[in-house]
Amino acid sequence: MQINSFDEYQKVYKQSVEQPEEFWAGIADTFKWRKKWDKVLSWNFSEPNIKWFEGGKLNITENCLDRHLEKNGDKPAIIWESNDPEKDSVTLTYKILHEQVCRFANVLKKNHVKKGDRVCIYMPMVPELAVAVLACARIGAVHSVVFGGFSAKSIADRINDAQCKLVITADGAFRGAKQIQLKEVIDDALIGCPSVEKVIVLTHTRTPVSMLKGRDLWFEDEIKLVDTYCPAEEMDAEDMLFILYTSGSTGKPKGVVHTVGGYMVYAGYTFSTAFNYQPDEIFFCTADIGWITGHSYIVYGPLSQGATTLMFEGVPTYPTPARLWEVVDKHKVNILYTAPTAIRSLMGFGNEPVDGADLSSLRVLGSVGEPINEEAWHWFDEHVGKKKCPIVDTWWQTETGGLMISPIAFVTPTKPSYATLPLPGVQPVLVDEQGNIIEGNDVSGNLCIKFPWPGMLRTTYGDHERCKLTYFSTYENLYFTGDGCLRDADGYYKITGRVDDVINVSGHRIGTAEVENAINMHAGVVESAVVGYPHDVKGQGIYAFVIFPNPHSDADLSRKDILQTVTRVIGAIAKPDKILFVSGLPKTRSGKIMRRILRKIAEGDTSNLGDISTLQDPGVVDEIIDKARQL
Ligand code: 7RM
Repeated sequence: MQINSFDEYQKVYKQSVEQPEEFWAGIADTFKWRKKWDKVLSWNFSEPNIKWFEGGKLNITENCLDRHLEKNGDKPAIIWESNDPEKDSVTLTYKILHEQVCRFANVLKKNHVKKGDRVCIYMPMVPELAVAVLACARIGAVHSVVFGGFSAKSIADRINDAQCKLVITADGAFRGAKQIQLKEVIDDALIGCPSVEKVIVLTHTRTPVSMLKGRDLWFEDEIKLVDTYCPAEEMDAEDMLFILYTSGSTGKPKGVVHTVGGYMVYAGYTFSTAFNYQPDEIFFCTADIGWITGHSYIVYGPLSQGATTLMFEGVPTYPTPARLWEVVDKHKVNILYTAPTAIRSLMGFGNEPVDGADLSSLRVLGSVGEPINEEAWHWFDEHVGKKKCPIVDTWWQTETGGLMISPIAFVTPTKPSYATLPLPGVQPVLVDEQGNIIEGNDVSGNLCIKFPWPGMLRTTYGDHERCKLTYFSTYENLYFTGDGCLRDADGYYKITGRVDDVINVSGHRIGTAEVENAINMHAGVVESAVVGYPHDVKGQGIYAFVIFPNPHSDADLSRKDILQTVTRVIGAIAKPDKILFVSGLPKTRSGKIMRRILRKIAEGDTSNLGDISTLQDPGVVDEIIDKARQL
């Protein structure tokens, strides 16, 4: 949808709240359905039970591929830029992408994957990853993409939770100067995954890999044996499209479930509306497809709108801190969607790399994943956007499927560090601790959403109760986001960060309980407590307080052992930035760790720790403060 003025936004917003079903039916009408829905919406937040476009029949890949062929078959769908700047980029037109998806869908069928089966995808950022995702959707298989930074154990847990039948991977991945041995990690994972029957392996880094007879197949061989056309499976709007695991406040990641119809409508609508995408523009989202941002704004959102999406294998600072700008100039990128952590890390290299680039193709900028601080916002605005590109600071979550609170480029105002206003169709509310809705402006509270939207999660895989408890039980009849938020005097929203035990490291969600579980697996560890603390580049860093009675004489070696354990159990992305060995943790008499105190110590602010008289042993606090100063 394209909205053209602030006035029009207000009108459309009002209509979307007063007549939500009409509003969403109008958006859904712009997509291709084999059969239109019987009912736009039925819902309750108490079970929860949410159904959008019930009775509707469709296939999302017909919307992302087939429907563009006639007019835009030769238009680039995906442009791929390698990690290695010397390597040629690759362009897949809609026609070519369609054929590759069909072929790979036939490969999946040939290997007995059927509608409803779960497929795990663990791949580098190469076009075949998008092909694999879409091929699953083509035949109605449910994809579960796992980010390349997760360990074998994390993958095994996810594969077992979803009972995946097949795994798609590659020999390895390049990321900056590093290589990741993907197949080796998968081999380790599959020792404990009896549900997996077949593994399809793409060659990419050409690193030697073990290929198990009867289980492992080469992507390149398989693709030669099949037809170039595969009919799209007819799906119900509420059939499952994918599972994506995300961390919460418990030790175990949840499989967030999205369904075909609502997710498609929401990803497409938010993409075209907020970024103001124009035909023939190049859209560049720097996320990895292993995260929701990549699902919605590299693959499904742009392709459903017939856009050209740029997929970048590398990292913004490799081989030089000018790389991201070189990619923008090389491909004449019009819309650049990235993360505050990337902006802050690039800022750290000074202005020379960015000011030396042209960047005149840029028209719109976007930010996602964590609160963007004012300094980074202004640097992005001045040095990248040259003060003429609106910055859409998009707040949303894995669970929301797409953007929720965000400026609309050229239409609604921007404000540094504010996600600003809800998109039409989104009804945010702030609540106090008791769950009372806070009316009026210049207030803050916990952010909830009071009415369903098509892109919202439907359940958490295999455990509906958990979905209910996590999102729909804290406050009655509201979806609880887990975020704190303020609404300023003008009614603009600013997300202030998580209010639960989730930390956000470089835009990646990590549960403190998950990290604690991993640390506690180390043989020498008795107990640990993990909190987030402000980090200049990552937004938040991970601070671990660890009871480790007999550390190695060189404490640093013991720290490294713990880091190795966390890398094995979760993956390198969850490694603590700081580890402090302590003899005890601040606990209440009932045995609960007072994280509030640890957070303060981690922040370096010990002037006002509040009431510590209820602690079992208040003396432990002085010891921790003392040791923290020396770290
Ligand atoms: C898209 C994504 C979700 C959490 C969310 C917030 C934080 C995301 C913003 C933001 C402030 C933003 N999905 N968050 N976007 N905070 N401003 N624009 O990141 O599931 O991985 O994370 O990220 O805390 O709850 S996610």
